[in-house]
Amino acid sequence: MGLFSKVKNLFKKEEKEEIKEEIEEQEVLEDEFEENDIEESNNPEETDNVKEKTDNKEEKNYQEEDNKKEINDNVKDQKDVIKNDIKVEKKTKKEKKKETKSTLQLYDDGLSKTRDNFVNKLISLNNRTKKITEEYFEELEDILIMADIGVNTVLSFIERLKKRVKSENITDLNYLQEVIVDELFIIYVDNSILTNKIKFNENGPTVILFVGVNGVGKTTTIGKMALKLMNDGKKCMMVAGDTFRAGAIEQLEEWSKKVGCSFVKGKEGSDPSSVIYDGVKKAKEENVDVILIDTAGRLQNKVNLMKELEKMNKVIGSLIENAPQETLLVIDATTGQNGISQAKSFKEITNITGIVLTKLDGTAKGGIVLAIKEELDIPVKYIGLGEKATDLEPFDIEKYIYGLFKDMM
Ligand SMILES: Nc1nc2c(ncn2[C@@H]2O[C@H](COP(=O)(O)OP(=O)(O)OP(=O)(O)O)[C@@H](O)[C@H]2O)c(=O)[nH]1
Ligand SMILES: [Mg+2]
Repeated sequence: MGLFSKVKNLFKKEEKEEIKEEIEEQEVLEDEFEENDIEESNNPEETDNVKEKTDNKEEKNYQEEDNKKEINDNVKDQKDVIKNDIKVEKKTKKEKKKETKSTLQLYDDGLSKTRDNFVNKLISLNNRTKKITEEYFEELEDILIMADIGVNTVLSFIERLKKRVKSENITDLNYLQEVIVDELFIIYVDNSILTNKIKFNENGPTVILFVGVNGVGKTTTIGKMALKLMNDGKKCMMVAGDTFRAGAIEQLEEWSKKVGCSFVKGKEGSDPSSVIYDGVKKAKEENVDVILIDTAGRLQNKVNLMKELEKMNKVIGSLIENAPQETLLVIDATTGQNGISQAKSFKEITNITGIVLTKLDGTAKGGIVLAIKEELDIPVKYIGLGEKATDLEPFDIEKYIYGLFKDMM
């Protein structure tokens, strides 16, 4: 079974289960309602009460009426309370469901721009096409290049697709659509370590160093990731290793307050490696699980940056063996191919263990994930899908495919 069909089945199944669950939940609530109704109307205490009261005050019919009314009112009140309880319960159940659904929703929303651009163009091309011709492949090539999949990647993809169309004698455009998705993601899945996991240190704090050029989202990602790790029960510390840009320290400090994470800083303009030294030392003393280190994002002078990163790595490694466990390169998806060349430069000067692809929500260039794979072969570990603290997700290729191609499924 192809990747497209696999993802389709996976999410169709999930959808079906959800609908089934909702129906079951509705039934349970209705049953609860009925049971409560029956219990209330059969309550012997209340019936006895009514009887006693009416026996004693036979002559005062009006009072009996009043009492009955009062009891009825009480029962009605109780019913209202129960109804309300059920409503609240129903609401929290729904809210909980919303929370669990939110990962998929994030992918769905975050990739909507790419979907509108790339996938809808693809659908429209296929709707217009009667016969698979050379023009069809040319137009497809343009659509893919516009989605920032990368020229080389697109060219080799088109070659493979042509071969497959010929060898399988494909004429059905719906089937071709599936083949396109399959072939595109074979690029990603083939011969690769499909890991989005952070490599944690089992013998002490894990150090994650964040690198990348100006404005890509390093500081924001540290904030988001700290929140995620802390929610997983990890004790985190942020270290303000960007001592270069004015306001950078304060920006990270803001995030530390926002997510409730401990924070270490030095003076603006001071040596980042010395701040990092202090931070890592403190983190060790305080038994911190994960140290997230911000760095300055200038790449104007490659030699300087390389020296600085070397120094940082040396300092970190002297305090914790095999650290940093991760050096995550942050790339802004909206910069498209530019991001790829930045990554190539960084790859030359330091050991990048993973990529965080930010601002996918703000771009139609979601295809960059494929270019990263083909041209850099570094795993995308996280993706940023918005500016909020909760808008960071571990990269999941199946959810990504779903987010992109759901309109075709
Ligand atoms: N829409 C969107 N905006 C993001 C995302 N990640 C970061 N941003 C925004 O991008 C801008 C720059 O983010 P920073 O975290 O300051 O980037 P940086 O790499 O630390 O920048 P420097 O410190 O200047 O090198 C901010 O306005 C963030 O809110 C994302 O996933 N989606
Ligand atoms: Mg920053």
